[in-house]
Amino acid sequence: MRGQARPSVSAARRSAVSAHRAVNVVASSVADLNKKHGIPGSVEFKEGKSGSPVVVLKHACGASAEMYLFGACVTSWKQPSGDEVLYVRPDAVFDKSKPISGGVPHCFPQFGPGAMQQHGFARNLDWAVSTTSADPNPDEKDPSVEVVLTESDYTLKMWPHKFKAVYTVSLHGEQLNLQLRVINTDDKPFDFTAALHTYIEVLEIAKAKVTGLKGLTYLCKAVDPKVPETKKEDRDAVTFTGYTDSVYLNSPAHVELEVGTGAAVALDSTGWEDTVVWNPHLTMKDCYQHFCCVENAKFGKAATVKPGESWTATVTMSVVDVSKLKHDLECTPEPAPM
Ligand code: TA6
Repeated sequence: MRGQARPSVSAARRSAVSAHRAVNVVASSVADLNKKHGIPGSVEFKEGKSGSPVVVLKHACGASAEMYLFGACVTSWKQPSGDEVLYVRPDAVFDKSKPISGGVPHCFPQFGPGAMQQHGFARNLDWAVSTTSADPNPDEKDPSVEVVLTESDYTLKMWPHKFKAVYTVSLHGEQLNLQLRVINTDDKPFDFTAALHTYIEVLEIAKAKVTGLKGLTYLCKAVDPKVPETKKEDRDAVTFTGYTDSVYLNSPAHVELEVGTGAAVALDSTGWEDTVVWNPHLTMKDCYQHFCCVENAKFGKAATVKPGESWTATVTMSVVDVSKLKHDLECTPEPAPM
């Protein structure tokens, strides 16, 4: 506490009491959430890090996912083997002082850079649970949660529009399904850009490859994000040898990230249109080796939504060759050349 006065004992006691109260408030809200929306064994609420509420989805096949209500940020998606697919950065904080750095943060209503805070406000706010389910099909019991975000004084100051964003997260077996619907509840049209800033764990970034982007035009933001260079992708697979920040325009519905173990994560999307590939390289020395962001985005052409209408985009994430997902296994050596 260099340079700061030590708090008095009574002040310390008061802050201990208020900290205790804060924990109790969270505990009862988790209890309330379980009472109102919990489905034992399928959809459960718990206190996450820093006491922040988390919803846990569990599929009968053994797959699971976790989402913080703060930012509606999915921070974990595990295969039945227990292997984690997503990545949360070691500098991530969960006390709501800043967005959660990792998993699947939202970028809405601005992908950025732009007039508003980078990536918009949706990742900085608590989303409300509207509904849960675990039985859309009696044979599947896919656990699902729907959360919503609507305008507030805070959002209206930054973006003067009334809206309802509805985010549905579900597990279909081992697959993770994410759907975002943005409804215009205002009386004038609005435009927005958006993305799901998905962090995926890789064995080692030098071994990671993104396929499906060959031939596309992309905006390379590596030198100056505000003045991106327009380039054409001529590689069969995008690999990582330095800072990478590229927005691929009009990308195909199916893109894959090979994670370096022999397994790949496939992203099959509708409505998103663009794909962002980001690795911070040496600007994040502690962690850049272990993740790659492959982000479904709507950026090249902003979405325009008229009053009473909505925009919807989905992504299904699945692991290809899950037996090779394990990140703690050594890579299978390449066969020696004949
Ligand atoms: O999605 C890529 C990107 O927009 C990069 O330009 C980089 O600034 C990064 O996101 C920042 O993400 P963060 O979550 O750290 O704000």
